[in-house]
Amino acid sequence: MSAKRALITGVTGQDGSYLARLLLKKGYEVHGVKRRSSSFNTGRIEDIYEDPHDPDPQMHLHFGDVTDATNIIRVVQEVQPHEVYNLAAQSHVQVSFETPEYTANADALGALRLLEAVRILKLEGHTRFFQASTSEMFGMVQETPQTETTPFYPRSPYAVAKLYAHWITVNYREAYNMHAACGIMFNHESPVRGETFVTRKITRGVAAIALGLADRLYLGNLDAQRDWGHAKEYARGMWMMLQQDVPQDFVLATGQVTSVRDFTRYVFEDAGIEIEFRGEGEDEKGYCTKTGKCLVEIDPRYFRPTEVDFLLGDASKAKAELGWEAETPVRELAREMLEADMASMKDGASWRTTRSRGSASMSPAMAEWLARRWCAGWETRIVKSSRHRARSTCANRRRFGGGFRKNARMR
Ligand code: NDP
Ligand code: GDR
Repeated sequence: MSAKRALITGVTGQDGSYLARLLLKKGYEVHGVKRRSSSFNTGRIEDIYEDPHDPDPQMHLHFGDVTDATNIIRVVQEVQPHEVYNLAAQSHVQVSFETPEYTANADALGALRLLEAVRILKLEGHTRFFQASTSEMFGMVQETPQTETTPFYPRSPYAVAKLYAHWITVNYREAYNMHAACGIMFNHESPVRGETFVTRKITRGVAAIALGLADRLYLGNLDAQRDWGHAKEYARGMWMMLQQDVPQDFVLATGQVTSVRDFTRYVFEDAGIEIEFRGEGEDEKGYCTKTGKCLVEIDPRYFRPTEVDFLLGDASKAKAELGWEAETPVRELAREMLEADMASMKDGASWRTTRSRGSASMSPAMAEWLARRWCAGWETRIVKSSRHRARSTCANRRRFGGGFRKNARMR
């Protein structure tokens, strides 16, 4: 029997990179949609990329963009996927306030374009569809914890766009009998989380401070509370949803909540630095209890026009019907992320260089580290090629050098 074909939009993102690995491991032929970019944007999937000239490649990349309907129709036509995972999105909540129209185009209409492509090509009976919905749709929460039946109250252009994508997916399921499912996913993180989301910003900032490359971390709302899980487990949940006979929507969450302040404290603690927060509101600061140095400060530019203060999910339905459960506690997740950032910076990945290369950047040490974790038990070919790339990236780093910036200041 020939392999199942999966099409992943957003394959170069955090979740796309975990999902692609999972599906390759399960024997799928994986097709990813990658945006044309003037700078490098495939860092997260570098080690699983296969040259099209290799015999029988299982991983294929297609240039594309979910804002371009003709491109999407052509890619779906070429691939004839058994499963489509729509992960492409402008996924930063704060950025959506600055780019609301683009966010609506990519995040709301992007889902519609894919669903329409499946319908236009008469693939409704062949193609299953997964939509990456978000806990942000609960926004100003109407009940706690949030479940599949909790009413939505979105609080950002991002959340409003995602709400459209969620409901249009439900509508296509009901109207055209499509196998379409939405995962209402609470925050999930990993060592390859985009560098401007708060968890990764903290682990990178603390690593830089611990190594003497930066002296302060600037954050926004320390009171915000989130239900943070590990991205690799959420990728597994996505796949599980599309293996069900009857398509349904599921909440994926850990059922545990942590504030930004506590997450920051945990990460410093793991780096061997105890901090205590003093002061109120915008004047609150985090001080090292040993040296008295101020290490964390509030910068109001990171406040959002409308904030989501608290999110806590109840994934009982996913546990009962999919057998899915979050496994990694937030402290373990934080430690894993810090460890990866420390390894990466210790290896000479410069603070400034990794920053300027954007969220997809990966240092040689991190590539090695991830290759070891991801590829344990996989074909050695992948490990070897990743090591080879890691070495050449390292050589380039040495060649081009790079300094560092004193303040861990980024969105
Ligand atoms: P990332 O921001 O890491 O990845 C987003 C991906 O979408 C990237 O590959 C990006 O490409 C791609 N993309 C952005 N715009 C377009 C476009 N117009 N056309 C094609 N591709 C595009 O997000 P995550 O991996 O964290 O999240 C995956 C999905 O899950 C997103 O839809 C997100 O909204 C949703 N989600 C995420 C949660 C989380 O906590 N991580 C929770 C709930 C939902 P490039 O690399 O070129 O930028
Ligand atoms: P979120 O993630 O908005 O929940 O969206 P993010 O990590 O950006 O923010 C979480 C909370 O932390 C507060 N915060 C800060 N956030 C950022 N980015 N930078 C800061 O300096 C900072 N200081 C405090 C925020 O105000 C917020 O309350 C993520 C994305 O992955 C979405 O795509 C996804 O849908 C949701 O998670 C679930």
